[in-house]
Amino acid sequence: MIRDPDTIKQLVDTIERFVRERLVPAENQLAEEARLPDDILEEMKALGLFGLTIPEEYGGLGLTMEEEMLVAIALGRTSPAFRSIMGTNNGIGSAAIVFAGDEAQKEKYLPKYASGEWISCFCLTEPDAGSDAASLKTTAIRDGDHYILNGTKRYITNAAVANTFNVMARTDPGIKGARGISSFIVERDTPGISLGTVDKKMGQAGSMTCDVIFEDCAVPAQNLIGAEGEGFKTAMQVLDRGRLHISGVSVGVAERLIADALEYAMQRKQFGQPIAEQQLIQAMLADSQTECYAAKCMAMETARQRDAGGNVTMESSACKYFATEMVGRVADRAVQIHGGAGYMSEYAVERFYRDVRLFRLYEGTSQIQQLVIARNMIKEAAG
Ligand code: COS
Repeated sequence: MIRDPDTIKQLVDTIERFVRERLVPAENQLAEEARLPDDILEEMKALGLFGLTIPEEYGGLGLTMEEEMLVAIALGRTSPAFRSIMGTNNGIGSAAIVFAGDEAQKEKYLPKYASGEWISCFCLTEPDAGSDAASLKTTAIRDGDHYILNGTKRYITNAAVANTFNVMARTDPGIKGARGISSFIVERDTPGISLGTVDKKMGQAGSMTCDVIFEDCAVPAQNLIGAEGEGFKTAMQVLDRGRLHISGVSVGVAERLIADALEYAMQRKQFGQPIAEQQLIQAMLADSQTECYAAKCMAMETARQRDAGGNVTMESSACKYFATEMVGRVADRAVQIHGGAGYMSEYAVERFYRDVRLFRLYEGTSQIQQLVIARNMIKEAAG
């Protein structure tokens, strides 16, 4: 929908203030306790952050992709783990229902996700199916008015706190590739689901991942999303959008790191002057600023193309590839500008350096984005 520009500006201003006044001061607490403080979680729900992308008729804010990018950039200016729970909820956790769900599924689940009452997650990855997602082995075999699920999903963000799982499983084990895969909504209290222990990670403490194990888990047939065999395509559409969202977050984190590095460079004195006066420090600041600006322009333009109805599979991968690699370089330079202090956990750059490493891995590694970009180029050239 076309919204009054003032309304979205007010929303972004409110989120920027929330990030500055509530989230940035709580970054250390989040890192130490590895869980979101309850009061902050409630404030996020009250701000509507759990329903950013869910259509308004189902209780969300129904943001366009361009509007969502502005919010993602604003939220990026603090620890990514704050965004993870709600970003997964109204992003990859619920998008399959928005794109391909039937009316009953939308009415039942989307309002609960939008309010934050229910948490969702996206179960594609398996122990033996990471980048090669179409080789997944989890099965969902029809038995009367149920599908019986068996298999293990790995590194699932939000699973530990989820009320529903969007599970990709093979409904036709006779078909090896993508066409045998279907998409399901599985409720947490369905018998036959167990969770692994919460994974120990390099960074993003507070964003929890774990295994999800299905053993003869009987899921009602009405929980199939879309048609049998269409689940992989829907998952790829979900990731097209998710990859663009991560690009926005990467830009936000880069902006924060550049601000921290600039502030440090202006107050830290060596050789009788602030190190910001040194040309080699200026080069690092300038490179970071330029690359961040380029990533922002790419992401905003792709979001506008998507809002206009364009297929942005290639562009979305290009954005994720460039923006996540960019923020890796920016984080490295931010540590370098801080010198020895940048290696100390008292400075935020040390934590961000570890946090951003994940961006190049999840929702498709950089190498998978290269593959998607090149395949699309070849397909287009072949006509
Ligand atoms: N939108 C719609 N449909 C898509 C699509 C997209 N973006 N991408 C692929 N498809 C369709 C294809 O058109 C094809 O359909 P047909 O069989 O009808 O032609 C089908 O899906 C299979 O696609 P493809 O042949 O390209 O599958 P591959 O197994 O060769 O490779 C990649 C797909 C590698 C791109 C995919 O497995 C991938 O993205 N891997 C990374 C997974 C990932 O991001 N994991 C992170 C977990 S979530 S945190």
